[in-house]
Amino acid sequence: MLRMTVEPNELLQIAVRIAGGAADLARQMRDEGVTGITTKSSATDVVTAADRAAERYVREALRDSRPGDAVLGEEAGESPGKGAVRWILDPIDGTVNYLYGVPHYAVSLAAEVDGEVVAGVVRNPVSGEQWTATRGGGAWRGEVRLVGSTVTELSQTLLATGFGYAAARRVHQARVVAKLLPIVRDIRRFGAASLDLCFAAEGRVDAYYEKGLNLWDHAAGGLIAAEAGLRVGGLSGAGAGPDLVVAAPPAIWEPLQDALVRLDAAGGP
Ligand code: LIP
Repeated sequence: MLRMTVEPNELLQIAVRIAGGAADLARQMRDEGVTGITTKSSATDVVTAADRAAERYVREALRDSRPGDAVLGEEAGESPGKGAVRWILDPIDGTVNYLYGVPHYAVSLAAEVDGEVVAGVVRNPVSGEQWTATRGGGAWRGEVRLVGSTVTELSQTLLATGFGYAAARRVHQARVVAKLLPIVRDIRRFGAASLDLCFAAEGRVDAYYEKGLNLWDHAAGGLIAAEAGLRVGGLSGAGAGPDLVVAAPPAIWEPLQDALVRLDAAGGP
């Protein structure tokens, strides 16, 4: 039995307010021009001054609203807390899109209680679209309750995915996609895992999978997809994680799993 120190809805309200402020900051900094560009795991894995500033903004706001909570953020890592609550933050998911001025990136903020994600928000600062969910409370875009795709055939499935920042991994991921293309409707590569999961939650794509994600890429989006009725996990009964994150309607879960296992989608470098 989950020991709840606060209600998921209360955590969600805090997440929505703070993610909204970070989204406005990220957009304003984009309008002023991208600065402070450095790289992380590879020459194409970029981080900007806005990623760092948005993360600082969220951490300070959480410190004011929820002093003592732990925070795991993409840019500054893990800061331990005292209580049962941990916040999981991607300040700008889709940083390459942000860098190139492609209006498809998001602030992703989730609240975890005793290791289980119970609330999450994903906000696109440019479109203003906002997806939210609480565990057991459903998934929403604004006031619209979301239900995922009703597709029943893998061959009719519009499948979103993504590629890592390391060339060797991309070679493996390209092989998997090449084999998937003839057996699905089509592939979409939008560039932000959190938004891919939200698109799947409302049927803008039928399903999604990706290897190499960090928890901050899928914590909030994964809850939103699950609360929209999708199955969310890894392969062969594993949980969603760095090996693979898969989100799909129950009707195609098994055939998609079979294909991803056969093609070793969770394998490679
Ligand atoms: C991105 C993910 C995307 C993946 C990229 C990258 P970032 O996160 O959202 O799905 O394909 O390689 O990991 O780096 O923009 O936070």
